[in-house]
Amino acid sequence: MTKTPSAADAGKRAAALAALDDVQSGMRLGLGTGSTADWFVRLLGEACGAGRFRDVVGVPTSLRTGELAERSGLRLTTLDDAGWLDLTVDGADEVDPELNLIKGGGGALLQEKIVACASDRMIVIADASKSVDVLGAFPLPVEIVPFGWETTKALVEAVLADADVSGRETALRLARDTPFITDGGHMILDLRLGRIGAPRRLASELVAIPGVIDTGLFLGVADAAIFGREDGGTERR
Ligand code: ABF
Repeated sequence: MTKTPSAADAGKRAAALAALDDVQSGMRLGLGTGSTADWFVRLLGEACGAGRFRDVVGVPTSLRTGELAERSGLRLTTLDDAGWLDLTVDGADEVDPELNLIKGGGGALLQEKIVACASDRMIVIADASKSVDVLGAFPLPVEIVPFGWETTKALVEAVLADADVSGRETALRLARDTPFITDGGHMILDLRLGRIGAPRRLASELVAIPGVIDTGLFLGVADAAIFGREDGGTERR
C-alpha cells in the first residue's frame, strides 16, 4: 500500500501519479532519485502489480532507488543490459521556463544524468515550488574526484570569479561531519550562486576542470515537466 502523503508531499505525489500516463507496457524506464521519484517508483510498482502495465523494466539511478524499486515489486536491470531506455522520470531541485534544471541535491546527479541522457524522453516531476524564473537559488552540486579535491575547489572558485552569478560561496558537502561520498565514490561541492546568468557557459567551464566529473546543471535534457500542487492538481509544461 502507498503511504498517505502529508499536505507538503501531496504535490510530489500528484506529479508522480500524472507521470504514469506516459508509461506503457514493455517500456524500459529510468527511475530517478529523491522523494518525488520515490513516489513514482511506489505508484509504478502498484500499477504494475494491479496489471495496468506488463513487462516494464527499470534502471535505478541510485542504490537507494534500486532498493525501493525492489521492495515495490519492480523488475530491474542495469543500463548496460538495457542499452537504451524509453523514458526516464526523475525529480529536480529547480526547473526554469526552458526546462533547464538544477539536480543533485540528493547526491545522485551523475547517474541521473547518464540515465536521462540514455533515454528517448526525460520527464521531470516536481512540486510547484521547484518552478523558478532563473536557476541558482538552490546550491549547484558539482561532483568531483576525491584526489586533489582542494585544488579542484580552488579551480572551481577561479571559474566563479569571472562567472555571471550573484554569489560565489563553495562548500564541500558533508554527511555526519565527514565528506559525503556518492554511489560512484566521488565528493560533492555545493556552489551557492544565487542567480546563474549564463548556465551553458558555466557548465562548460566547470567540466573543463580535470577534477570535476559533472555538474547538477541539466541543460536541454528534460522533454517535459509535470508540476503537482497540494490540492492534487497538476500542470504539464
Ligand atoms: C533528485 O532528487 C535530484 O536530482 C534532486 O536533487 C532531488 C529532488 O528531490 P526531491 O524530489 O526530494 O525534492 O531528483
